[in-house]
Amino acid sequence: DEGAGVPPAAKSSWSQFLKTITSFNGDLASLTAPPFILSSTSLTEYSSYWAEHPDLFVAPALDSSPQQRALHVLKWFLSTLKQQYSSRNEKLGSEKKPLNPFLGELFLGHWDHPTAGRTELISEQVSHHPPVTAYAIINAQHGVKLEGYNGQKASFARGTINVRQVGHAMLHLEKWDEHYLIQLPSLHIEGIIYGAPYVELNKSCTIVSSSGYVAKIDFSGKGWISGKKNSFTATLTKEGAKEVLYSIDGQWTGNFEIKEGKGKNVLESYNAKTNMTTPLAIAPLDSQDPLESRRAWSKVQAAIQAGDMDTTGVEKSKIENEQRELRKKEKEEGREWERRFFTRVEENKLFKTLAERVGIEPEPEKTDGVWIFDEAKAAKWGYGKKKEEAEKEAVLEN
Ligand code: CLR
Repeated sequence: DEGAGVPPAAKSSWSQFLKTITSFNGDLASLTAPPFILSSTSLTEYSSYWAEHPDLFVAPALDSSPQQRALHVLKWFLSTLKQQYSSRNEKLGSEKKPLNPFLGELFLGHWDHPTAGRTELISEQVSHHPPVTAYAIINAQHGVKLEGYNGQKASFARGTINVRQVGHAMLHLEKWDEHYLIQLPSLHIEGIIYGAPYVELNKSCTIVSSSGYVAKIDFSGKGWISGKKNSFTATLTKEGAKEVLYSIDGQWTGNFEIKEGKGKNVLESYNAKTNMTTPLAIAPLDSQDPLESRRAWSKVQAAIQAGDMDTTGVEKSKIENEQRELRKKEKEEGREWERRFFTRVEENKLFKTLAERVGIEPEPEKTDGVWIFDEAKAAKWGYGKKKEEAEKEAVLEN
């Protein structure tokens, strides 16, 4: 039954949407979806899904065995998937279309966790056209830092939207000077014709470490091998070796088991449903920077939540016009918007060396360049490395 998940009053707008989507041009931001499918959350907020289990995020740093660390990284990665790809579904009843962030939009916050301590989140929209969000997530106490950026390439085929993520994430463990390159999984959107879209992951993705471990995760959904939605199987191997050190399988929204070798001996069982997340703390609206997401979008968000589409349109246009003016002025003055926390670089050597080992290609033309977290910029705003250290370095450089 087509449109079963659509509110009665929106039936015709949804069937209209289904018609327009067949000629979808690949630009997700330009997709005009009916009001009931609009979310009041901006994409800059999605970076927070990486560390809603701060204890799992820092766990790799606490282990003295490189092999165990690689396993901890894999487990943490798997634990993020439920937040990343299924939380809107659970909270809002279906996947929704997020707000398209403006250039320079920020989403800042931190998690305080009883054992992991403080983990800081910096998320910034580094490109508007195409949309690219960059982020750094830092736990200074345990010397754990995740940085990355991503955009999406989408296409429509046979009733689903296929989304390939471009960009990557890199995890650094300071104490062991270890780097992990995390490939972002491809996804598609199911349930569109019913008006109840949800994300399913597909194909596979890889995590490769500077210490020589490779994790490969294979995703499958309903009607595949296991028959259950949100399924996966993962293995951890030493690079270039066939022997499977650990295997993990189950559902990323449910239960999965970590097993020794190819599988018999279960070492640990993880339940994504019962493992509670730590809430992100963010500043109250009136003390936020004007570029911070919730402050900047507050009027739009209130209008969406009230179902007032006229006001939504008016308030959105205000932001868009303001942005247009800024771009025009920059163009006239021959300069570019200064990103607050990130810098575009020619190439990221670390990324390149890790990527080459597993055949991942950098795609700077799809993300308006290669982005790195700029510690000097961040220190100026009191983030990341301690301020004094940054000042000392500045003195040495001069
Ligand atoms: C953004 C980066 C996060 C992981 C993630 C999860 C869900 C993805 C989202 C990313 C990008 C935007 C996305 C969303 C699911 C649906 C939504 C593809 C990759 C699109 C724009 C919504 C289309 C509208 C339908 C609901 C009709 O780390």
